[in-house]
Amino acid sequence: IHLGGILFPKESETRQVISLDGLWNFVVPNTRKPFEGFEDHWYKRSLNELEDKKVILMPVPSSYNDITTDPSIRDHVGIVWYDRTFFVPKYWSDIGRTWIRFESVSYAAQVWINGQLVMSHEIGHLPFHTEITSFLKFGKENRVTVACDNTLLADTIPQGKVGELETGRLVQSYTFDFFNYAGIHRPVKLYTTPKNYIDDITVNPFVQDNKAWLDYNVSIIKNDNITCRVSLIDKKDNVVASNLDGETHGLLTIENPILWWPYLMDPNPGYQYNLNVELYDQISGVLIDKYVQKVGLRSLSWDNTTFTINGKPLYLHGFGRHEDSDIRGKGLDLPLVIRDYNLIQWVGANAYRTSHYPYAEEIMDLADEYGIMIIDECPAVNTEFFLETLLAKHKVSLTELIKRDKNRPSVVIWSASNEPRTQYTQAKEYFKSVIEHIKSIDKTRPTTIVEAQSVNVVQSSYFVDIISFNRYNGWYSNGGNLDIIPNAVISEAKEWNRKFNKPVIMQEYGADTLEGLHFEPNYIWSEEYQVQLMSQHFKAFDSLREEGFFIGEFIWNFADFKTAQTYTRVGGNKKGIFTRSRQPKVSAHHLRQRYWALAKSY
Ligand code: BDP
Repeated sequence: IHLGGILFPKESETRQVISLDGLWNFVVPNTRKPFEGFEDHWYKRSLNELEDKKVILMPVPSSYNDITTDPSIRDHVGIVWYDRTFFVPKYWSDIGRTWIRFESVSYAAQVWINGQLVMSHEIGHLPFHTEITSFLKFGKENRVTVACDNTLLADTIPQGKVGELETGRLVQSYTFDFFNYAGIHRPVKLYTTPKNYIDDITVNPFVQDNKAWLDYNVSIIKNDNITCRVSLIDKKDNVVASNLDGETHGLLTIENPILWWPYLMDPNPGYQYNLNVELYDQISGVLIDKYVQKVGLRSLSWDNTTFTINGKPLYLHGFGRHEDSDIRGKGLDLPLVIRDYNLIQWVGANAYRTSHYPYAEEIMDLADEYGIMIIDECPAVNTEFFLETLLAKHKVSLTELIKRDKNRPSVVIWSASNEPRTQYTQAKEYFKSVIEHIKSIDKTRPTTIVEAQSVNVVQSSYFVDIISFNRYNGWYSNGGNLDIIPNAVISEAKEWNRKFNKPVIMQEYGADTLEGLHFEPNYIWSEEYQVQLMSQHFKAFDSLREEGFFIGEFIWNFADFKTAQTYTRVGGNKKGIFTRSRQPKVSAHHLRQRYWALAKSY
């Protein structure tokens, strides 16, 4: 695996991209011989040539679980195999280097090209790539094979357990509340770079008064005499700042910048410039490589009570979400992605949390573009056992996440974990180390841990910049008793603030609601109940906002989503304000009134 940058593949004057999405061959090994694919070298030939194996077609990107009618595929534990062939143009051999990039495979993946192992990667929801030039046949057909393992254990991110039923069938169990979808979840791309190429770009903007500065750092892989030029271009194609002196690291100054503002805080939210990064041959002056990096100019700052963007205090209002939909599970689906952004804007949210793992880069690009603020969460959900080996992987997941998202103006907070079991004493050193790790990579954004334990017992929130808590008043506690909510929320938020002296966000509250179920007076699971539960929370939030430390409210969840099978879940978790097919419940209209009213207050 390549340890440098993880820039998203983009075409340019010097780069080409070919998509490998489509229908791949798919084989599930015999459950009694889970390693037969390795033992019998399935990667050395086409899966289609395997005798006695049922080969089916599997769409990429998609989860494999809900595509067929076979429960043993839906509930499979362990390895599955994918392969397909592809053609590489002959002239690519002259371009320089060819790479393969997976935007995410859940979870562990091994990749072979023409029978040779080219890379392995462990954590889901994050991209990985490697150069495959020397493994390819140019001007001919090639084959890519992927072994994908969805097993979750005490030392995987996230954690899980595998048990065996009396029948001998393996069963994956996990404490997190979303279906353990698996497969090649996001696009797969083949792309080229020249031999000397731009490996990574890091930008850090800073804004004050009517000026902005952009600190940039370009990392280049080169053998020859190459010079680097950077220029910042606005949407009208004007060069607003540049450095043509060959420096790979520098500071651009922008007079009268157009700032990146969140949705509803400005008539023109999400403004981005293009940073053109170009490499030239020093002698001939020929363009060698070019990558266009989007840049939003904005500054974040925070103290014990306030979180600001470009000097203005922020109040974040949105939801927790999931990458989840019918049939495709966690597979990237652009119609769904755009529908979701239409709904986010319709409802007037200015933020959401990528609960409980990093979302697809295509989804993040649109958050940058539309000015939706993101609390970017790493995939270590519900950590229970604080093992050394897990800590190392938790840090790797954060390194990979920050490397991927560091340049995004939409990302305003790093979330180190959702609902870890932070009441245990081991959680203290563990999270101290996790937060220090984030800070060692990026100091420009605040950190949080989304807590579910009570204020008195948590060992972790000492180290973060912003306190986050989840609490299900009127649902898991005091179900049916909505009148207790305002006081319970107000007093708990105050306690968090008193103990840690930091700004506070309520990251989750909500009620399961079956669309079309009506009761007056309200009764749990009805649409009326969800609406009233929200109103009771709104009272608390309004009162807390006057206290000066309360900086955000996030309802759980944007839409209904699938979970593991259990008697508390009717077809999944129904706390969405939208149904799984993305139509509003009454609660969505109710939230819309509040969020648009909040927008008027800034
Ligand atoms: C919270 C979890 C979230 C669940 C939610 C619920 O953070 O993932 O879906 O509870 O139970 O504890 O609805």
